[in-house]
Amino acid sequence: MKKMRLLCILMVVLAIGAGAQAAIIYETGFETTDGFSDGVSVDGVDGWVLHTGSAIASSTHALSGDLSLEMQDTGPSGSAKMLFADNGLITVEFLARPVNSTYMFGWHLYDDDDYGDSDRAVSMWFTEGKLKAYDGGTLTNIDTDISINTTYSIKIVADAASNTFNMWLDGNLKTGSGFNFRNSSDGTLCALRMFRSSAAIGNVGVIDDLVISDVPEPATMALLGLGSLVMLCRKRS
Ligand SMILES: [Ca+2]
Ligand SMILES: [Ca+2]
Repeated sequence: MKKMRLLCILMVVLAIGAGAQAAIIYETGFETTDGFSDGVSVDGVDGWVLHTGSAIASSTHALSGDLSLEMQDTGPSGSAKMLFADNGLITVEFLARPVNSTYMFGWHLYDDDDYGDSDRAVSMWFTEGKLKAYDGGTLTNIDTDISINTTYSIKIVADAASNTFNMWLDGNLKTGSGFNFRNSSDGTLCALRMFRSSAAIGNVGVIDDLVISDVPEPATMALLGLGSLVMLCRKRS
């Protein structure tokens, strides 16, 4: 039984290690392998739905691989939205490149699939050399040194239980001890919308390498893994 005990201990250690890993909820590089086509609307592709105006898969400003999501203009405003699996604690990561200094180019995270204004938990956008976000009801500057035609890496960790989020720009934490949601959530988040402000001036911004993942709580995951393994090991010995 000594060998079995050692094996069990090894399995528990492995389970604790695996438990800390995030699981991917949604991922896309807007590539042809994801179903997108150059110069074609993203409407209906890989979970995306056109909200207003137009958003296309484009090779013109590809940030990674061959294609990116481009917030184009053929209508009054452009925005595309997508639903993902409901989750209370998520990480949203992507590349973003503002290509116009004046108009808004940003994203909302929603707690509801009807994408209502009061469902916007996280609201953030580039405009006039700044990255702005709502901290509760207050529109706040996250960064005031934004350049156009520059690719930024964005990371948001949003906690629907506490209605707070943290945000990293190029790996640097920009929200201190955390920002409050613009609107309190129902406890889970389930939708993302990329948008640009309304003006007929062509492309405003580009997105690529979007990954939405859950954030497992290591202690809970480890305990779950430990519990089931202890049961398993007891049965076996
Ligand atoms: Ca890409
Ligand atoms: Ca929800």
